[in-house]
Amino acid sequence: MRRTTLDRRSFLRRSVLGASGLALGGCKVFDNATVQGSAMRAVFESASSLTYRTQRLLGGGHSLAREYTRADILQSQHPNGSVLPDSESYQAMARNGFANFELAVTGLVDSPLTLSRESLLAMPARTQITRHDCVEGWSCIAEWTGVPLGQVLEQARPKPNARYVVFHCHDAIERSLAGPVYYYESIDMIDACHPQTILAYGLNGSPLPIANGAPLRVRVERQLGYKMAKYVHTIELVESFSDLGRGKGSYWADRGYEWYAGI
Ligand SMILES: Nc1nc2c(c(=O)[nH]1)N[C@H]1C(S)=C(S)[C@@H](COP(=O)(O)O)O[C@H]1N2
Ligand SMILES: [Mo]
Repeated sequence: MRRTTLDRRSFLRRSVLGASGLALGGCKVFDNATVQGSAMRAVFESASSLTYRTQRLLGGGHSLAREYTRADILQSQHPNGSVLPDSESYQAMARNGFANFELAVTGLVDSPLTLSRESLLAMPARTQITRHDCVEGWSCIAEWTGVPLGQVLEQARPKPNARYVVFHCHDAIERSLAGPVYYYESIDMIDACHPQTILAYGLNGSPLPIANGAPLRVRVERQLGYKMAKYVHTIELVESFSDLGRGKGSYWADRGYEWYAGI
């Protein structure tokens, strides 16, 4: 069988296809935050962050983050946080050009999925040039290409009680006596179904580099950089964060940062 390493030409072809519009029919069901008494609204109202409530309740549900032009890309994307997962399984996969990569979609879904690299690449893609803002004070404008997360969720058919999308990653961000702590992040269903929320496999017209999260990383364009999990291997739909880390929904939220990092 032919190796599925993404060659430049097929990559660019997909990027062009991806420029077309997309409809996220299966996501409509989640976009009910403004309905009085909705479960989603209850979640938002109990959220601690004012930014979060403001963006959600004052009509910011699907407003788009600013998109730029290629002329605005001044440097390559600055790698930050983990830049090379050290597990043997990840490194073996990397040596093989990520041909064996699989994304699992689990948790509160009617159809749990295992998506091969090929099937992800075959889905309609979106390309967007956006600005990444890290909480540490730097920004980079870059062009990202990937599959809208909403399309993947649509295939998995989330159950009505699925409230959050959790990303589980290959990199151990910390090693304690209890063992490695793998990076984890999460977003709500509205951000998950936002048209600019993609599982990116391309950066600035090339396959996503390892330092930036290969083979698959999240882009959530209306939030800070730490929300954009790199090296994602599993997407899990949950109703609460009680079984995740220390219960706040993300590695950094569990260490004092805001879970909702709106910008
Ligand atoms: N798995 C994983 N995802 C991660 C991180 C990380 O350490 N591990 N760091 C986060 C932070 S703080 C930032 S700013 C961005 C950096 O993405 P980049 O390396 O492509 O610039 O990734 C985010 N996602
Ligand atoms: Mo960051």
